[in-house]
Amino acid sequence: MSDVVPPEVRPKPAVPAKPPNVGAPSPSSPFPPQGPGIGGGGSVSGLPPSAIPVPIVNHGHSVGHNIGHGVGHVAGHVGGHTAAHNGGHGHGGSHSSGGGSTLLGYIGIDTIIEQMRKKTMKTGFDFNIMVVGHSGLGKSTLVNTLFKSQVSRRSAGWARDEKIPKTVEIKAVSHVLEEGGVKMKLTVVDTPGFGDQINNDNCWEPISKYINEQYEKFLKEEVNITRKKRIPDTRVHCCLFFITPTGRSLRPLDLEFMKRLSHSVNIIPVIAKSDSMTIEERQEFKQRVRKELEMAGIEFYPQKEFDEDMEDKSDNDKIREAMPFAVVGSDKEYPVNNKRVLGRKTAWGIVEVENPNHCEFAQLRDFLIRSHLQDLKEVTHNIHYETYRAKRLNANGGLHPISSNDTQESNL
Ligand SMILES: Nc1nc2c(ncn2[C@@H]2O[C@H](COP(=O)(O)OP(=O)(O)O)[C@@H](O)[C@H]2O)c(=O)[nH]1
Ligand SMILES: [Mg+2]
Repeated sequence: MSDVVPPEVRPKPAVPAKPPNVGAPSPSSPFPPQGPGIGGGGSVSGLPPSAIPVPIVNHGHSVGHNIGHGVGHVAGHVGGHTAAHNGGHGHGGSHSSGGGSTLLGYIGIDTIIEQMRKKTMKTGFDFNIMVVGHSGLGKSTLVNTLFKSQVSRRSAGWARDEKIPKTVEIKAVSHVLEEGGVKMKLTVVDTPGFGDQINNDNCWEPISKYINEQYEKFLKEEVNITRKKRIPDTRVHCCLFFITPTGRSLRPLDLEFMKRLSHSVNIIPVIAKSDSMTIEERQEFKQRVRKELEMAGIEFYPQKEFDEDMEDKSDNDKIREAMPFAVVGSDKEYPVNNKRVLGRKTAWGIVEVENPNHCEFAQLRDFLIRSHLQDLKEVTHNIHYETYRAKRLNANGGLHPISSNDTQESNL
């Protein structure tokens, strides 16, 4: 395989996209072959498939529905506004009357997309991923892989070649990525391996505490009288759970962990170090994991109950059937056919991390960023955070000031 990803594969996300939810381009967007990144840059030519031509609204841009739509959601979300709120400035109406449009009855509602896009470009948005699992499964390596891979290859300033030390505390690494004028602050929260102790009772507590602390921070900002216009969002939007590639049953501790956390965060199970399995072993193991999770009643993301319609369901069914993604991580580059690719060099060849024929890292990345980013944020906000918030406010007897120790004690 010569390319990192063959050019004919590149324009489409490796998983079915969900355009309405995404700050990412539609599958048909003309991506530059080397830079899908966080989505957005290449989609400028996807014009709205509107029956009525848009008279004046473009201000020099011609932005497709998909990107505009997705980004618009983000704007509403990040700023704590609803779409209706954003549209409430009245620009839409005034656009329609100007410009000498001959189209009677055009109000300009569709300009809301452009308005939202502009807002998001100004404010940017946060996206936070957490990695969790036993020690030595390649979590810290995968964090580096994400940052070094094509998500951020075009943004400068990432050079970390030193050997990854053992992770001893929960640590967030952030990197601001920009594409097509849209800024995303991608934060990956690295955690120490859990289950390393002789007594592993409650070993999920530090992680659960971290997740709740971020909800608490957000809640505090929300109930503040002098509320910030844009609350910084440190809430964990998804938690990648690393499964040991044993080919055998999941450990009880893993199941227990996922079960507990699946109520407060979007869990995405992944098979770690999948270069250690043959193709058949990998398929069998994936199936086995899915079955065991189902038997244990563990709902991972995308949760069936939150599919909004049939289209959502059929897209997500495909993804659920492809999960858990079998990943390989590396932060080293090697030349393959005159290109430098992220890979693991072995005695029998190079495992190319971003090559979909070698492992499912690219699929996972596309799923997280190009197709489900906005949905992950929405489920976090509308379901997980809302649950926390409701419990928290009930427990507190209403909107009382919240003391800083409460997060640990309330154990939500
Ligand atoms: N074979 C293989 N080894 C890996 C992979 N990812 C990381 N490693 C190696 O596993 C070791 C532990 O990696 P690290 O990222 O520190 O694991 P963590 O404890 O989960 O953070 C290092 O020697 C890595 O080079 C992988 O996908 N496949
Ligand atoms: Mg680590």
